[in-house]
Amino acid sequence: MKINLKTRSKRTMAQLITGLILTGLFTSQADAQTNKLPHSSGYVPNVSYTLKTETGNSGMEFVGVGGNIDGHINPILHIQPNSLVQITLINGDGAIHDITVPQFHALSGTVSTKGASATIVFRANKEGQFNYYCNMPGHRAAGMNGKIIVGKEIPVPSLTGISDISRNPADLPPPVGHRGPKSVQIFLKAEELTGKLADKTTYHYWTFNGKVPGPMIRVRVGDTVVLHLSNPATSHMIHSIDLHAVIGPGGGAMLLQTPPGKEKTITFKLLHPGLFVYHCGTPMVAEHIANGMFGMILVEPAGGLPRVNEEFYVMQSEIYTAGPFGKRGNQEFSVHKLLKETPDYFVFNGSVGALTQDHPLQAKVGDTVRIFFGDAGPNFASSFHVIGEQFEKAWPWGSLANKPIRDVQTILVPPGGAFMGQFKLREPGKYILVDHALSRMEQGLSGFLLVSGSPNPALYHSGGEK
Ligand SMILES: [Cu+2]
Repeated sequence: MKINLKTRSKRTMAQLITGLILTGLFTSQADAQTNKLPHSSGYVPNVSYTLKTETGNSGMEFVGVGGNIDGHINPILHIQPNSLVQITLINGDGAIHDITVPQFHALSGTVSTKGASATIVFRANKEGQFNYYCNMPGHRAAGMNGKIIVGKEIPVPSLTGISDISRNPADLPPPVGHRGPKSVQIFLKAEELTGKLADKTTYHYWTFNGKVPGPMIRVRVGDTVVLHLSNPATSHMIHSIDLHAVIGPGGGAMLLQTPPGKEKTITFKLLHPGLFVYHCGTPMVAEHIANGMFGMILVEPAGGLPRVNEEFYVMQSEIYTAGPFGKRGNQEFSVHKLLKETPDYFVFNGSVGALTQDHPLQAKVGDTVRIFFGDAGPNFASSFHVIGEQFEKAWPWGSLANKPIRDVQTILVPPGGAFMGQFKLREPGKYILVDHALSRMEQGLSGFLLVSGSPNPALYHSGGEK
């Protein structure tokens, strides 16, 4: 019996399936023996996928169409063992392509004009991980390569339920004020977790306390700090801390190498005021920093810092991913790119959009705002600049024992260095935080300072003099 799919709508699905069972065309998953398929249209795939070809800046790729693979580049196809699988290939770019899964002897015809399609069907009669790819010379290397997993489920990364690892720049401790030196207990926890790197992109971060940067530690000169570092048993790595404010070998890292499931404590006294970077000091240190393990410790001078209306905590870093900037899905770390110093991402507070979409800085006209800025690197200096402002007072290198320098446009901050600067807001609007090496803006590096209040036309207006 031949079943004409065009007439399917006139039958109920139950009738159709009954018919298939009766004619023996329908092979249950349990008794599938062979990879042979009926050549008529009388098959019912257990699972079907559609992939569209795409040629872009980052090469060539398959993009999922519909269902839970919609929009994913080279989506992983999860298939139950013995399923009858149909994959439809749609030509989306007008170049010549095909699709093959050689382990299942599946090879489509070629599609060479935009909108043309071809289909492969195969029975996934062995478990494991296999590849689908385009067979045209060079296309697989250019990126047309994806994975099929038959059997054991491997979760597909999805942004729902994925942590926002970026720290709100307004999240920092209050000023120390006028108190004398004392003993302060600080608790930090190493946390390895998958977080949002950019829209539709995730990354496996290593953090202090689940956010990037880690908590700002705010103390005063002469304080004694008792620092506890815990590393959960679920971690995969040893972690530690090197604080640039500490005097002693490794800045604390010699004594704080903490394996998974352990906690270690050190005590140190702070002799010098300043704004200092801290970071994980476990080999490969550059990798631990790039993955998010850094923060700052502010050692206020005696008497404390002068009061301002708003304070913000911002840190710049680079992220080295296997895939290029903007590639969707989970991005893995690339040690090759780290060693070549070719990051694909530059970010403020850990992720693309952290300080634009997620947590922009907010203040109002009349406020004096202070920015604590640190460059975690691991490799690139920052030419930190706020478009449309000048730092009326600036403390280069975070050196707070000195008088500030005045009216600075752009401040150079080395990796492992910091800067404190402030200005009074006099005109409402959107001010953009950048590294004035502006190519990095295209790789994720920008933040907004949103200023509310009344315009000040005597200071700034459209048109000629009034
Ligand atoms: Cu670490």
